[in-house]
Amino acid sequence: TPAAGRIEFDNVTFGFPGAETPVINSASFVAEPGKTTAIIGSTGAGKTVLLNLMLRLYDPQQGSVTIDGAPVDKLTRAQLAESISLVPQRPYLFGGTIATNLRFGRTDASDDELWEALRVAQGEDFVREKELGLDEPVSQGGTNVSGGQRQRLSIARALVAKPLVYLFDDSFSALDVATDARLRAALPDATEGATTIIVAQRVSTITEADQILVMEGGEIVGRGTHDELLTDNEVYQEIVRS
Ligand code: TTP
Ligand code: MG
Repeated sequence: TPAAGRIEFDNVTFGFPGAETPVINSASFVAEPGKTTAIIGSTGAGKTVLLNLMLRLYDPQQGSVTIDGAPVDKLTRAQLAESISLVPQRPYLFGGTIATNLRFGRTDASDDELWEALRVAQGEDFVREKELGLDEPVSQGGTNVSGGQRQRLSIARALVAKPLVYLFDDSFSALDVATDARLRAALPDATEGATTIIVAQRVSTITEADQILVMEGGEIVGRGTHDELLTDNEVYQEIVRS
């Protein structure tokens, strides 16, 4: 079982069966424990596919994805699920209560831990306003909570699981700028020591990332800090301007 959560992509190429061009082309990068790696790029650039490759939703045709040096295809589904928490681009809640949804990744979490995760995910207030609090029913698909609330519950769920690796797929763009800022201010303490990978649309979400990967057409076309990319990466400059 992985112990640190260091993710490495080495020359990874992946295409869907029957497609002419790969959706990920020769991608190499390392996401280090204790650091935040951000991924930005236009729609269809391959950001979600990149995250899905870490979870082995599919396997690359070329290259390797490793966690702490072990190829992810040598890990069991359970080991992967224990090590990596994904907040998907379209979060899914199942029928139950807020508490059962939050405990999905770790059933023995205490109520205090759920509240703490909700505090960080900026979901504490709306859950406190529910008549039954943590025991408020959630309908299948979460149709009785708003999109923004679903997003925050999904983030809280990942925090409750305390994984080695957090994958946030566009988890902050649906939040207003102020909530996004509060959440990101609280996140470093809550995810301390973990490998954090944030796919973002807004540059303001990722300016403080240790490393930013710029993706375009399945390729990593730039990497560096915000300041470095502002100076030398045209694609990034274009994203900042838009
Ligand atoms: P994505 O990885 O989904 O692109 P993205 O996450 O960067 O885009 P967005 O910002 O809109 O979330 O897709 C990359 C390419 O792969 C794109 O051409 C669509 C294709 N694709 C499929 O064909 N099937 C799939 O299941 C997925 C996820 C993507
Ligand atoms: Mg996506």
